[in-house]
Amino acid sequence: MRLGLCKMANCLAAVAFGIVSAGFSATFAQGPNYDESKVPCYELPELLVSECGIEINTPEAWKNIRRPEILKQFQKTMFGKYPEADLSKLKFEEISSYDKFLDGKATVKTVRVYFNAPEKTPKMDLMVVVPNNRSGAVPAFLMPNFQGNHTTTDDPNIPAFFAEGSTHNRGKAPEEVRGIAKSRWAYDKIIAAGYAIVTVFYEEIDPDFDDGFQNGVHPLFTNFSLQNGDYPATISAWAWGLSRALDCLETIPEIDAEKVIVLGHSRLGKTALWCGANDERFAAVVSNDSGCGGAALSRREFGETVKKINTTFPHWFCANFHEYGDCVNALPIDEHELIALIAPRPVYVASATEDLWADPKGEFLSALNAEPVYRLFELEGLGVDEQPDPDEPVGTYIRYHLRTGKHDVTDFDWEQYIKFANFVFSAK
Ligand code: GTR
Repeated sequence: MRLGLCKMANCLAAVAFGIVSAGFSATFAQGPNYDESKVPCYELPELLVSECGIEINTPEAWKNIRRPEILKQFQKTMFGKYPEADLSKLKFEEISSYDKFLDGKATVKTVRVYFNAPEKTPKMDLMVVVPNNRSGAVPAFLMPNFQGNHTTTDDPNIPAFFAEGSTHNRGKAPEEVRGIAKSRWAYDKIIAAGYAIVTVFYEEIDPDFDDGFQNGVHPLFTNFSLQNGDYPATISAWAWGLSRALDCLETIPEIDAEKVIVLGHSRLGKTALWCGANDERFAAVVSNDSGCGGAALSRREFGETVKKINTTFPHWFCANFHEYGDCVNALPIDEHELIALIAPRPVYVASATEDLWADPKGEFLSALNAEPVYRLFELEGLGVDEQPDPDEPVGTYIRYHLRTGKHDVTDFDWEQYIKFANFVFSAK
């Protein structure tokens, strides 16, 4: 068990005052803590000891004993059950194709996924961008977007269907917001590297506000009941939707569906991790600035806390997680275990220097503390023990970088993810 990296003085003081307990986090209830010396003492839950005390020291024991235990704990405690629904109701329909994207370097197909056919809703439109210069099926990134597919590019040929439904752009006409998020979508670089990229407006899967889980895909879940504190909450719903996107990609001949990397930024980084943890068809996972409830260790309470996130976004996690706002040390899991659930598949955790709300160091420490599981598989992790300097990416099967700048997805980030993809698909 790795002791938390809190300052020893804090630790001793806390012990002396008897506050290393479930109630410790209340000390920081006033405002976010951005002072490393005030990070509370913590001990991370054991990664490689089973609930009945068995030492986990082989890949088989991880896969058969410990991994299922941890996955179940995340379902019970944090994200809620992974959704179940009648998948025979899924239907896919190509509704447009445009082969002159990026000056003719790529084709964009819009493929509509009906979740409950023959009903027309709920549904989502996948924007599938495929390089025209390819000799067969290509690997792909799957990255959901925040504001509508047409906000990822200025090209007027990309259909603008859903801007009006966006939490971020409510009330704005679709054409007003075309291209506003384009800096996050390095289409040229991705296509030039030979990858496809698929995106979907996340609120088509489930709208991002608390409505008691009435809308989006929630009504389709056969294992949903508000009576249980472990109902599939909204991040679980988004993650499930990305798995349905992969179901659809499996039917698209231009895409090699065994080579899809799920990638997400911020709340969608939390979603990508949870999706990859549950759906082992994804070849690798990238968490970009996912922060609290994503890659950052909950026990550090640096920046956004469990209490704060559950107050601001009560629909993201299940009710059981809300119980831990004042006692994060009592959580049976922490986020290094979410990273470990991806093993042995490669995982990338990225942070940004000015994104203190997401606790860059806590994101690094999660990646570091997931390494014992990769070691079981004889796979190299980060290759460092300390958080690297800005803009110095590290790692092999577990990768990390701290980009200079804000909470965002930039060309620098994409350059690293493309190198990561090159590694993922050449290492196989
Ligand atoms: C913030 C939230 C973060 C992060 C971010 C985002 O307001 O506190 O956890 O998810 O939103 O998704 O942009």
